[in-house]
Amino acid sequence: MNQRRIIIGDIHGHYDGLMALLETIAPGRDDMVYFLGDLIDRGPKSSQVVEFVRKSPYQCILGNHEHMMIQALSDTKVNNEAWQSWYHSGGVETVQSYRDTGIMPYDDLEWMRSLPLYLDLGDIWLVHAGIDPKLPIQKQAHHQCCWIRHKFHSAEKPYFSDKLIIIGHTITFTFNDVEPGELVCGAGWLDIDTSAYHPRSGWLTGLDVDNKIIYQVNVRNNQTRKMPLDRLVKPYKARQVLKQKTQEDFLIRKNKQAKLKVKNYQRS
Ligand SMILES: [Mn+2]
Repeated sequence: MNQRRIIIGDIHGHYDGLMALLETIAPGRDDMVYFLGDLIDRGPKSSQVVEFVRKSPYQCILGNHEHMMIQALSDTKVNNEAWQSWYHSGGVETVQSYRDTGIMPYDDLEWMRSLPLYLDLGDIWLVHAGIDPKLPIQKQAHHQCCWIRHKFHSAEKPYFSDKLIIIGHTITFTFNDVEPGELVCGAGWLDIDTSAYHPRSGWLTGLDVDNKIIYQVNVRNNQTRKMPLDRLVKPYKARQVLKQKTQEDFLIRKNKQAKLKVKNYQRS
């Protein structure tokens, strides 16, 4: 078999699911595996996932959850506001997993700080959330690469003419007409975050980009499946954008009318 490049979406602490997925994919010595970030939070075994990925020969990019953890525990003293927002975004389960394993997180934090925001594989470009369609690559920082959603998804033209951007971060079934487990393809991008942790889904996805094959394991019942990419991918619907835009326009109009009323009232 030729060398395969396997991309794995948001794991969120589902270590057992990850092991089952890798068993199904069975990466050989020549294969490469890439992780899209969000190894941690919400699921039960974040510390184990980080340990595994750190010790593996594979590459990982930074997700917003690793970024939150770094912020929360920066300078070895707890940053209260950042701690609160991380803790309530699934950090509580990560703290518990470090207690369970007895591992101190400081080496892991160092490793997380060293993770790149994106990886360029030539024909494929990996980033956790997406990028700002209006900014050059050098200007893309954490809050774009790790957090962006609508502005990136709704872009009409691909950012790159010669590279497919593969992302996680946004749960695919939160897009219009997408079932749990399905992937979503927009203008120049493909989202593979099928949300292992969410009770509506449970699917953890690995994509063999060279052979266009999807491997999935469901962390709720250990079901595994393998199928061609085109059977499981849905197009990003432009009408979702239109709907939201109309809604925004409506709110802006309403707001203007309200302000006008206030002005008229103040005048009278
Ligand atoms: Mn995520």
